[in-house]
Amino acid sequence: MEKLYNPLSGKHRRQGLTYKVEASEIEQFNELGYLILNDVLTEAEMQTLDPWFEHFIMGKEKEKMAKDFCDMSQPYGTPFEEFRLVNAMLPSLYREEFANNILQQVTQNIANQLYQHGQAAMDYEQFLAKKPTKEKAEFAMHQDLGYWPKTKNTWTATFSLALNDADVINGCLYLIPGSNKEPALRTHKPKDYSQQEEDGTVNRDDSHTLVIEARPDDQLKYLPVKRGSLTIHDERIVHGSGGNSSKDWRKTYIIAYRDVNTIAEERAIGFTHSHNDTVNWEEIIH
Ligand SMILES: O=C(O)CCC(=O)C(=O)O
Repeated sequence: MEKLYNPLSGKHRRQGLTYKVEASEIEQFNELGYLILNDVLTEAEMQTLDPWFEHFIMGKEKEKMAKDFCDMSQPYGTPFEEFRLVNAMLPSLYREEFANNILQQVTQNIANQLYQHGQAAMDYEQFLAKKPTKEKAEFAMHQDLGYWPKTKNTWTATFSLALNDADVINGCLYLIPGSNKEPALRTHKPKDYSQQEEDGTVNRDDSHTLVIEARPDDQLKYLPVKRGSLTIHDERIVHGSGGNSSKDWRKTYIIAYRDVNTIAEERAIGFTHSHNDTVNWEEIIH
């Protein structure tokens, strides 16, 4: 299967809002749980997203956003000057003018091609950034499903657009190809173990981050991508990202698609992917 990954230029594959995904790529996504698509947005399109990235990552909406503007590597309440892994959840919710942007439109088209058994819709989005020279700006290893409530259908395609070139030095995404096929979800624990209650339950009031322990035979694959290209991963693949030891930021815009019925199920229990959601995790977690 690994040979299916084909880092071709994508320039000829965009037509209007359509980006042609090859059958072999759909098969790779289904089997190995991830995909890289190159040159998804043009430079001119990227420049329409850049000012929004700056706006949100510099905390311009932070009063309204509360816990949706946070550091994914440290507890809530950490002052911005000390942030390492800056996370701005649900930007279109806080600024409606950002909704229906070019990445949302093109990734909807790609999600429709990847998901052939139902209707895919955008579930949530986030800007994620690693400040320069922050070696601890790590996104702890996890499976996305470990963070989310139980739903009947778990299908997910999470797109991560590189707003600048991402590589191993500035902390690009890594994953374990094929780990999406493991029979059971791995155990997720709070990153800061002080947040685990005595009975083992997870307290998400102080920080959002969960982590799984690496296994000795885990084979990490790093996914460097150029500005304008993106990675896609599913809800079960084991993944994370390392710290940033470069002098530049690592800048990402993430959009996740799920089945429309799954999204309705989530919303019915008050789960919107906002860190400000008040849901009873004990009742709904996997
Ligand atoms: O891009 C990263 O650094 C990690 C993102 C991630 O874990 C996710 O989108 O699920």
